[in-house]
Amino acid sequence: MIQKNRFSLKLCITVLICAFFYGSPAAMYTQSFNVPDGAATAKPVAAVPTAAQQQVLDAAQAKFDAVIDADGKIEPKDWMPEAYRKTLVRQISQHAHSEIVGMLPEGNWISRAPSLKRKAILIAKVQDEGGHGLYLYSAAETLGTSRDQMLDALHTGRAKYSSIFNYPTLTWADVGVIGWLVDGAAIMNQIPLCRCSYGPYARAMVRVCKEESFHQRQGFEALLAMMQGTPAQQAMVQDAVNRWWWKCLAMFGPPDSDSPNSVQGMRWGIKRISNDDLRQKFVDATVPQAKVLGVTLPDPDLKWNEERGHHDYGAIDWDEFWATVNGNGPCNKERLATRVKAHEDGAWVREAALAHAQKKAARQAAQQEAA
Ligand code: BYC
Repeated sequence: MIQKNRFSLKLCITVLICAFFYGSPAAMYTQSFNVPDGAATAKPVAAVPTAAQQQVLDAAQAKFDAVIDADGKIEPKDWMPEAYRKTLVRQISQHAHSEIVGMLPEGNWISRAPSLKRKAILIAKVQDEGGHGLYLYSAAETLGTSRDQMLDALHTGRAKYSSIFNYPTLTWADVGVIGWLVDGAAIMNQIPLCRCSYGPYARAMVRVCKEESFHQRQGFEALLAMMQGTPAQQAMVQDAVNRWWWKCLAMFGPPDSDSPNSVQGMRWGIKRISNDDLRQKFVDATVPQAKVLGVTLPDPDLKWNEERGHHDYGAIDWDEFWATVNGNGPCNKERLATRVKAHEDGAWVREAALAHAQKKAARQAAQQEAA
């Protein structure tokens, strides 16, 4: 009985919300009737909800707010504000894109890994990143957007992916540094996402973080081996650290004061720790690791601040960060072109999988009919 009532309430909310957002036929007719000239440029007029519709919307919003305030989880079939849905699609799809574009700088080194052991580890790591992309695309699909739509946004340059993957991997030490610093920064950012208010994203992040932890350790271990090697190997590690350090600090996103999405993201329990606080945590965690490794972090202003109980660090070049985010980093064009080509080259696989699924479904239908 309770189940039935819940179902009726959900149905009623869905019908009213559809009527509110997409408009009733009468409202559309009136609108088009009123703007016969320049209709192509006219903005659609939002339907005003009736008092009854507003009441249902208010109740749905109150229920959503109560779940968020109680630190609960929102699931795909729950009502959610459109802005919450849009924010999640933006963040989860960008995260997925980052994982699959992130396969490229390291994938570039698979054929040149210095030993069979390193090659096997790197293949496993790059494959894991592909898997992370797939969990994340699946999580985003639960919000009503298709994988084709997300990939189209990436391939046409409308969607962002992490700035960090637009820099070249010049030497084998870069592969180690990506593991140690890039994956290290990623874990710092992603552990709080395991408590994100959207269930499918939070659950995907639990597995992603476990794998990222292995990635970070393998990077550190590869660098440690090089630091115990020849002076040329040690210099190669230091050079890679010098080139990646600042890019990793920028990876956490703009300063809180310039982060347009942070306040709302935190209110909704999507973001749990701010960009600047995560960056600080990363610096504090990395300084002792650099000491163990025997490398210098390339920042003359980096020092322990007793009063704050944190390390102070120098200024990040935000102009360079934004140029990269906006498509003008050293490798943006190359990365996107490689992704688009991989997608096009894979068309036959998608077609074959679809044809196989259709054949299977037809065979099952025929068997059922015959039975
Ligand atoms: N790069 O208001 P803000 C990995 C954009 S994968 C590019 O602070 P928000 C790995 C931001 O999107 C790591 N864009 O935004 C994979 C926004 O633009 P839009 C990927 C950036 O969302 C393979 C604008 O700047 N991790 O580690 O509150 C191998 C203003 O920013 C960046 C994730 O995606 C950036 N670095 O916070 C190895 C984690 N930073 O969208 C390793 C999930 C900011 O309004 N994402 N922007 O046009 C997040 O946690 C958050 O989205 C961010 C940004 C912290 C990244």
